[in-house]
Amino acid sequence: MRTDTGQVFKLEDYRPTDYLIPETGLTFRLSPEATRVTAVLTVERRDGVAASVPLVLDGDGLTLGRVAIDGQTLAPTDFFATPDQLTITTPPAAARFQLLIETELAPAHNEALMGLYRSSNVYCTQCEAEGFRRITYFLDRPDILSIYTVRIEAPHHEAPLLLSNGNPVGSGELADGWHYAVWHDPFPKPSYLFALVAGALGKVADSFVTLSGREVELGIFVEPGKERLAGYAMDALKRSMKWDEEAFGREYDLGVFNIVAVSDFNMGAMENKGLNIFNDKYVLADHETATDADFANIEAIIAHEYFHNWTGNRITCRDWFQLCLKEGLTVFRDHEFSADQRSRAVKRIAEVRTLKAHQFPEDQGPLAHPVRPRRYREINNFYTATVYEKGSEVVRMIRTILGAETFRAGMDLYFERHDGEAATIEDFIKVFEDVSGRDLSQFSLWYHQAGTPNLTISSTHNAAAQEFTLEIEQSVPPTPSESRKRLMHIPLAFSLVGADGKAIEYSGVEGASVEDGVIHIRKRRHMVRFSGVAERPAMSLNRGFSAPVTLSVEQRADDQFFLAGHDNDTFSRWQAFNTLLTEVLISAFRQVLDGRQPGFASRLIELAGKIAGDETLEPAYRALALALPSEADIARDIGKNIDPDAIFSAREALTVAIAEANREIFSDLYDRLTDKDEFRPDAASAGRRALRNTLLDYLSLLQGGAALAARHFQSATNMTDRAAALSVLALRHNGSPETVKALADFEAKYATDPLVMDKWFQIQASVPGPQTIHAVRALTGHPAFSMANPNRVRSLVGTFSSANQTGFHRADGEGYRFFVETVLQVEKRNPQLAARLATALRSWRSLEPARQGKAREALLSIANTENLSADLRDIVERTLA
Ligand code: 0A1
Ligand code: ZN
Repeated sequence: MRTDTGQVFKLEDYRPTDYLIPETGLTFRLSPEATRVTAVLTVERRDGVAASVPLVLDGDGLTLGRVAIDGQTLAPTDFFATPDQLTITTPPAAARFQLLIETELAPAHNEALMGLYRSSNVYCTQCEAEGFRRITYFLDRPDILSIYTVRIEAPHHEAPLLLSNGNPVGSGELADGWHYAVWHDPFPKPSYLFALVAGALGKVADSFVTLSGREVELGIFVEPGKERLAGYAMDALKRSMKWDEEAFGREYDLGVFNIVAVSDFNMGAMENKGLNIFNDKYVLADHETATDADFANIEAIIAHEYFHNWTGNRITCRDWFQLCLKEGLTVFRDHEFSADQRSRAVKRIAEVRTLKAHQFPEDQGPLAHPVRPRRYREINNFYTATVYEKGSEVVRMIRTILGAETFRAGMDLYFERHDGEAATIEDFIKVFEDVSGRDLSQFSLWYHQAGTPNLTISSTHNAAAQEFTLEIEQSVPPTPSESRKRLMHIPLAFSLVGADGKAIEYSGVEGASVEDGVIHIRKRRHMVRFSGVAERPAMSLNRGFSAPVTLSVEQRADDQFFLAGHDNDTFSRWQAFNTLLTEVLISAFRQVLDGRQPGFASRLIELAGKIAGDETLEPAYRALALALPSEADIARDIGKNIDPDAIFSAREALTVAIAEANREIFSDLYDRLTDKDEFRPDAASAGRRALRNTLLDYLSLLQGGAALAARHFQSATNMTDRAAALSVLALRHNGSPETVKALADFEAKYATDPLVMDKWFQIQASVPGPQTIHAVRALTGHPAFSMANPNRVRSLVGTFSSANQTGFHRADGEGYRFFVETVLQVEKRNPQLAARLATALRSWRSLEPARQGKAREALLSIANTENLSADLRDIVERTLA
């Protein structure tokens, strides 16, 4: 485990290396306890660098064997080695030499899942961000591009399959039942994209013919016997390849594209060149075991990793500060792909919900950082919603500002200008400035300045003058180490909506530049005057979520209701309804705190019923609209002094009120939506299931609700419906005989399917209330649970601590004590996973004082532990700062 050294890496300290490694040869002699790695590096001294400059290579916990230069084994005095560094003190005078390094690894004992490790008897690697240095000493940084040739040797019976990046160029038999394979990747790549897989795996094969007529062999490798579960992933891969040709003109560049699914993986998946490695959760699916959400995730992540081939691999990052260069852009690309494959409006609503649920709290708490950070202690902790999701929103804003065509021209220029390079955010912005002739310097603050900007907006209508005025003021709240903020360029899409639901035409506008329905806010205050506006419009603002900002709008409730029912843009309609719900929930929360029974205006309740039954709206949209803001959403909007129990009561009261008033509409619709056809994973079918399952959640709160949910569970013919019913039973009827039986049936049926058991853990970890901690503790001892497997840990511990407000934030602090114990236990094996779990307390300062004190104690007790990993110390200290 890499313990904290206190070292801080700073963007301004970036310097190119003195040496380059144009070619890398690797030979692996695989064995679980003692794998021998022989690296043969072609090292080149840069022009102008003196021969006396030592060559310093990165390592991480390595055991060194031999070191040789140009065939000569070095004497111990010629180099200096620690597990974390190898220094060649006096390199040869020649500008180019060959450095051989032997290291020995024990993949079977690598529980951090970085570098070379074993997952269910399969050898696999994870090198991003700094895992390659756990395999051999190297200049392990993304601006060192090298051409790799990899030879893998292993016993045939243990590892019939030997894979690495690029194309296979040789294979054969060796003595004693061993065999070997050689792979060559012609594209220079950074070490973080290196990958190796060896083991016994089943293969699903297919092929794809590119735009220019080249045939690519496609392979998805899974645990033997699970091949039939890879069909959907393969289909998604082919659709992704086609889409990238059509939408971005990007063709695949190798003869082979392989994907391997492994069961122990710290993240979702990894874009290694020509050999993507996936968390099996994002590959394996059929309707019996996967939900519609799983199918959508598989499609998105397969696409994401594939799209990295151009945005990340062909053009990579100069340093890790530029992570958003590949991640924000690739998320933007996968969002667009999913929008094209499914319903664009529904996809956008889902994206915005995710952004608000994950990125907003990050930006508004102690872990806030710019999309392009300027410093880090542990880069693993910067694979965040800010870098990924806000990074994608920034790219989207560039497209909004430039228009789709100019944006595409900028992307074309980016690929042309930087192919084969390690680039920066400045390079990225420059291509858009060059194609558009615009100055994007103020806009680029989106990359450099942390925090969610807020817009305060009010309006006046002067009927006599036919003038409508918007008064807009921007502010960016202070964030850690950035107390003073600069003014941003915020593209605010808007519409002035008339009584017929359509946009009102205006004859002129002054006070800001307004183009194509977008107000460009650049100053602190703008008075935007629209002339020729006879009727008072309703303001529809931040349409399509054109900018990732919060709004404080003075808007009449009538207007909000009108927009929620009539806005001609589906997304905006959702936004208006969601705003109404949030406002109502916040006032209900206050009523609960005052000891009153919350009351709700009937027109909101009726509107919910109307939306549910509105056949002109897609079912998926209706499901999203009816899903009330989560407890965490409400807490975020309240901002401080959070009492999770009061939020829970307020939200439940509104759910019951909506259900009671709309019982007939809901139950009628619920019946009509019963699917009699064979299961199909497409978006329209999924939307109908989503709506029906949302209705079930409401109806389950009425009389006979537990029995209804139990019937839903028993008659389910797919995992979406079964898991939804189980969740309703557990969350709404915890402890009822129906729930006890359903949980037991589910467990018996899926005991040997870990990915399905994850749902079972997750549902039980989500049960609201102070009792859940006991169930969660008990479940850590369940035979299907393991602290060594990230998916299990996230399902049970991760869900409990980051998605169960009333359970985790139990008033007596018992949830936090469990959190401390578990985080420290996980850290011993897997510091990266522990650090991620620890972010569950990032919003501790918004809790009410008593809970706040207990949360602080918990964080302090982690901080005061000796020998913490760099990963965990970084998170905990920033959270407390
Ligand atoms: N680049 C991957 C994310 C990733 C990052 C780090 C990892 O190490 C454990 C693994 C994956 C992506 O964006 O999909
Ligand atoms: Zn990515």
